This record gives sequence, structure tokens and C-alpha cells, in this order.
Amino acid sequence: MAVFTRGFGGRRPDSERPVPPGQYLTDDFPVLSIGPTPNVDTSTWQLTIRTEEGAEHRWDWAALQALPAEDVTVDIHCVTRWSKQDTHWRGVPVDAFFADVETAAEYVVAHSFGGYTTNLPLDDLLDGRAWVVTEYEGEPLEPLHGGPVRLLVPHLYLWKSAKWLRALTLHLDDEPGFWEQNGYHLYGDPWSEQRYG
Ligand SMILES: Nc1nc2c(c(=O)[nH]1)N[C@H]1C(S)=C(S)[C@@H](COP(=O)(O)O)O[C@H]1N2
Ligand SMILES: [Mo]
Repeated sequence: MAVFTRGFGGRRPDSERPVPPGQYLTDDFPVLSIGPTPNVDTSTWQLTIRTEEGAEHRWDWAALQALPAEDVTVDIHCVTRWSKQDTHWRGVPVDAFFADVETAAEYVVAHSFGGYTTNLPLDDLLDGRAWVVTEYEGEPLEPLHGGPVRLLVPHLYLWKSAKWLRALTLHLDDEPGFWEQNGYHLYGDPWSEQRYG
């Protein structure tokens, strides 16, 4: 029986899967943070969704654990040109959080502990394309990589995957987040190299 070991080097050298233009593959997991790693405790952590009307929906750690989590294997792409294939995460599809949210808004700003923000169309968070993740490669997500809870939106450049997630706010207009205000693209599709706005 052939055993395919992951996690020791990770990358399949013979991978036929393309990477987005201008990206190279790495087996490392670089850390990119604009500030210090905030100390986020699961005993006080909460995720808030606030609608454009001001209605708030909240989940604490226990409520998060009660939602159906799934294992996901995805490729991730940082605008600084590294990509990583076959990364394994465990998390709850963002759809689950929006099940009871009534909104006419089409845009979201993700807010992190520490003040980071990033904007996305709501549709890009739904239909099983984005997750609220708590595990990476079978372990609790490390603080450096956004633990205990980060957003994972693998089809967009990784700056959209807010670490230390604390809130998603809904907006009628697309409101640029931190990097988007500093010249990065409003949307950030790696396959069409939407690096800068
Ligand atoms: N809160 C927060 N989230 C963030 C960032 C950040 O600085 N703060 N950096 C973004 C960028 S630019 C990238 S490439 C990824 C990096 O995630 P990593 O440090 O786990 O590799 O996180 C994104 N999410
Ligand atoms: Mo990045």
C-alpha cells in the first residue's frame, strides 16, 4: 500500500496544477502581519456580524464549536508572490453565519483584533468559498497565523483572509480596507493578477 505523507516538505514536485501568474511555490508558511500578534483568548473571543441596519449577530467560542465544521484542502496565494498548494484547514463555511442574517448589502468588511481590515463582496464569502477557520494542518491555528480564528478566502489573494477575525460588517458600498486604502486592488483575484488598484 502506498502511503502519501504530507507535512514533511508538503509540495508535490510533480504537481500539474497551475499557479496563478507571477507566483512561485513555497513549502514554507511565511508570516505577514502589519502589526504585533494580538493575544486573543478563546474564553473571551466573539465574532460579530453587523448588518447595514445595525442588527448584530454574535458567536462566542462555544457557539462556533456548535456549528458544522469541515476539512478543506486549498491553495493559497500571497500578493508578495508566494503560493502554497494543498494546505489543510478546518473551519466553518461562512454561509453558516449568514443563515439568519437579513441584509440587502453586497459588501463586507472583515475586522481583526489589532485593527486590520479588508473588504470583499459578500458573494465571495458564500457558497462554500470561504471559511472561518480554527485549525491548520491538524493543529489549532497558531497565533502568528491568525489563531484562534481567521478568515480563509483562498480564491482571492491572502490579504483578504483576515487573521484574528472579530467582525464582519455589511455595507451597501465597497469600503476599502487597510491594504486596499494603501494601493492594493479592491477585489484581488490572483488569476488575473489584481495586485494593485
Ligand atoms: N489581521 C491581519 N490579517 C492579515 C494580515 C495582517 O497583517 N493582519 N496580513 C494579510 C496578508 S498581507 C497575508 S499575505 C496573510 C498572511 O497570513 P499568514 O501570516 O498566516 O501567512 O494574512 C492576511 N491577513
Ligand atoms: Mo500578503
